[in-house]
Amino acid sequence: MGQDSWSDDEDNEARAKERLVRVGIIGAPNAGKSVLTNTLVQSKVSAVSEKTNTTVRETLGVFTRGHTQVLLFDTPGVVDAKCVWASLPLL
Ligand SMILES: Nc1nc2c(ncn2[C@@H]2O[C@H](COP(=O)(O)OP(=O)(O)OP(=O)(O)O)[C@@H](O)[C@H]2O)c(=O)[nH]1
Ligand SMILES: [Mg+2]
Repeated sequence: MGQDSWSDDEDNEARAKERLVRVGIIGAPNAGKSVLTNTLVQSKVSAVSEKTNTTVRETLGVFTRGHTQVLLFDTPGVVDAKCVWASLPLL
């Protein structure tokens, strides 16, 4: 029983150190949000282009530093509402 208690304590201690952080990358079109995301994740998770509005949907990248796991959401950024309405299919 003593052994199990030890193990539970260690589990709790390890869990207490764990961190999950969610980060949204927002900014003007073509500001380099996807380049930043790919650089932090160290992998090409998001398309990069010199054309504006390349990212049209939220894209998830994940990386870990020490006990912290970071969920990085690359986004289309700040988009003019008129553009969103114009891109919706007609019902
Ligand atoms: N010189 C330079 N160019 C950069 C830098 N970061 C991004 N770029 C260029 O800027 C352009 C746009 O980069 P993206 O990462 O696609 O920009 P974005 O903000 O995700 O664009 P959208 O998804 O369209 O909103 C690309 O041609 C990149 O190569 C930088 O730090 N320096
Ligand atoms: Mg992008």
